[in-house]
Amino acid sequence: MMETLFNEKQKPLALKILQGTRISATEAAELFNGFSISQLSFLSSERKRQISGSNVYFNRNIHVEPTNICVYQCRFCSYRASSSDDSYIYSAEDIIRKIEQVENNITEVHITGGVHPEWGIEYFGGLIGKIHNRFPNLHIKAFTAVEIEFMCQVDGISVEEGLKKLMQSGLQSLPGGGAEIFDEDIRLRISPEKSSGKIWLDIHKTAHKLGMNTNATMLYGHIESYEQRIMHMESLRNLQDETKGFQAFIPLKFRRANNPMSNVEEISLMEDLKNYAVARIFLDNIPHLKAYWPAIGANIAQLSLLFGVDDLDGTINDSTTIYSRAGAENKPQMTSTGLIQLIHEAGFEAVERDSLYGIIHKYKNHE
Ligand code: V47
Ligand code: SF4
Repeated sequence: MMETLFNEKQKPLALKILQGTRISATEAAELFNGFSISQLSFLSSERKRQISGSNVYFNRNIHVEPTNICVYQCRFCSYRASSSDDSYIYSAEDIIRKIEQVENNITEVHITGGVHPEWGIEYFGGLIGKIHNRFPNLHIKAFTAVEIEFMCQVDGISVEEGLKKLMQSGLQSLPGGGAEIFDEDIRLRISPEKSSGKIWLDIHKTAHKLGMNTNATMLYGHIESYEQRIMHMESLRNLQDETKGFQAFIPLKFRRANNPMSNVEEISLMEDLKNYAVARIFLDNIPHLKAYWPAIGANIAQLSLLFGVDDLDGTINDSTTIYSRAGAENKPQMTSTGLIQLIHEAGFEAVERDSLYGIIHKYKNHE
């Protein structure tokens, strides 16, 4: 395969990847700029196989967004309320009712939303506590680093103290949102008020230190360059070397509908696939690469499995509006049977996992 698929200049890097050796930022740029899509599919699939064999994971969860009121005005955001007319707030009781409707079909509750000006750790600790008491067997993954930072400021406490309080209430892991792009210049242009990438990384580092697992995202395909994506991933790789607390990396493709960045063209499917592949190869220490299918559609998510993705989020009801407003095609709803079929069609074993990647059930391809 090596002989025919790669030219002489490409062979040393291809070999390095096949041997499972870490690649540099310069080599990642070579992959983006000088390797074809079929070459990247081959290399990233091989890396995926070394890490997770023929497994492709999924979990059964519900995404809950308590409010779309937000103190920030990220330019890519189609979700935040632009006026009080289109704002909403779900009370703890509303949220509990939503979860009750699906409680027997899920193992995880994922909670993120707008950054509300008045809700601090006390408020969210109370919310998490009520959910945890009512559904003690469901894993609660909640709040981006951006939300955590703000709620700690509201109550005037440190991030470490805030995280400890949320954990005491029942918080078990953090999702990866709010990372956007760490490059300061691009970050200022797309989400001017959000705090720096360094603060995002520090909050995840603190969570890892306290024993929580977290995810990491990257918002890509807008005005950033390949180099800026690689720098973003390098910051994550460096922190992961130190803490080992990241479970999954989730590249989030910029969607342009109904937001102030609608003039920016969305990138092509081939570019998405390339991005998954380079992420799988470069992030050698983050175990899972997740495709968030409500954002890209089930078809592209299926194709991403041939470019290093080993995890599909999730079986979700239709309560998430972050992407449906931003132009995603799919109504975000899929049964686990649909997901299993999608994974089997792509040639992998479908593995239902819990929130810490423990195996709940493995669906062999013939089941
Ligand atoms: O931080 C907002 C992104 C994120 C747009 O950890 C957009 O398991 C593209 O982080 N186009 C929130 N992206 C969602 C998120 C997430 C999703 C699924 C799983 C996990 C996990 C985390 O959504 C935001 C932002 O980067 N986002 N608007 C948009 N127009
Ligand atoms: Fe607020 Fe999040 Fe939208 Fe930014 S992306 S405006 S923080 S809801």
